[in-house]
Amino acid sequence: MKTALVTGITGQDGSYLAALLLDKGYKVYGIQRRSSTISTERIEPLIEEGVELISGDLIDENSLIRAMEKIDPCEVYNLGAQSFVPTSWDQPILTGEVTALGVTRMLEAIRIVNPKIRFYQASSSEMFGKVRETPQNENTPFYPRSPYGVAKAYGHWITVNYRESYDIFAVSGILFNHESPQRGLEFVTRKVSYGVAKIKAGLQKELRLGNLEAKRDWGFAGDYVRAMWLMLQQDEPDDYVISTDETHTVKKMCEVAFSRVGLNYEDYVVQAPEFFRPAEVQLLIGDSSKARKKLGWKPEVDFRGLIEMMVDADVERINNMIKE
Ligand code: NAP
Ligand code: F7E
Repeated sequence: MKTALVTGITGQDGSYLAALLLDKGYKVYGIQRRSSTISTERIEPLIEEGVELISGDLIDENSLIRAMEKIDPCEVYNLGAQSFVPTSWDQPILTGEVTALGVTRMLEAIRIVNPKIRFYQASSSEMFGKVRETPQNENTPFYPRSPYGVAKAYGHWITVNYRESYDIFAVSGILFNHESPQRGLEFVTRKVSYGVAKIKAGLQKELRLGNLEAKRDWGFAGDYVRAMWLMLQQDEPDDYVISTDETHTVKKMCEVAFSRVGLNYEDYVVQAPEFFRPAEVQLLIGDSSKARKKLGWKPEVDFRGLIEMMVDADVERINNMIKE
């Protein structure tokens, strides 16, 4: 039985990846940071199915070494991060500690405990930022536009460096935005799907958003965790862009979401200055041809299917809340 260790297991991707690994017969461990409130909401059913949690933090090197010594994993997926872009301006140093140096701490733990462990780093299209070319592929230069994007660029390059310095099987997956009904409520797709469900139920009157013209290449998280796993099953470590290769504005996403419940977004969406960013990433669109060719990966859920799935899930959640 293969053993995997996942940081960020309590997050959106962690929940989808843990389910995939269980399905493939892995013994799955996750690192959970200490919190005074329950953070396992997304993975409760998976804990029932055998996922085990180990206490640790990306800021605490010893906890990472201890976790690896204890469970002796063959694959490590580093999904843990301060991942919300606006927070990275409010807490740039914390973001650097967790999202950037956390990667080095993971790689050091691997180097010390067992350099044969295969390592996946959750890199991001935010590294492309003010894009230097369109669409963006593995060779597109980075121009990050937030402390988060800068931290991810560091995480990418330290992964490449440990691969080249120590011959560690370390890969960087450059993933474009991916969403699901498990997405955090602060990210724009989920903010919209949840807002639509509340407005439809009469619990909310308007939806306050920022830049409606920004364009993103949005895919489904369930499809993207398959790509993470595939990257660690290759003969050689390499870096891959994962994307749908389509882009849509936030406005178009609102149109699709509201129309799913028979509403017109223009009647409810209000632009609010507090949701604009100090520096914006205006356009992202990936070129995932390398992953499609070499990994045999392709997304199964399209843009409309994704947004409708999220709206349907939130409508059901709100209706259940009302019934209780
Ligand atoms: P998410 O839902 O925000 O989950 C982040 C996870 O990191 C949570 O489990 C969180 O734990 C954990 N974490 C935060 N600080 C930590 C620390 N100091 N030590 C240990 N764990 C810590 O993010 P996601 O959407 O699943 O994304 C997964 C990864 O992919 C992240 O690295 C993100 O930056 C990257 N990424 C995401 C996307 C996307 O569109 N989703 C695209 C490209 C890259 P708590 O539950 O305790 O908060
Ligand atoms: O914003 C615009 C906002 O916060 C998307 C993270 O997973 O993907 C994510 O980062 C766009 C931006 O995601 C609101 O200005 C408008 O242009 O959903 P988001 P993100 O910043 O693209 C990347 C790949 C990651 O790696 C990150 O971890 O939507 N937008 N109005 C808004 N965004 C938010 N959050 N809220 C609004 O009201």
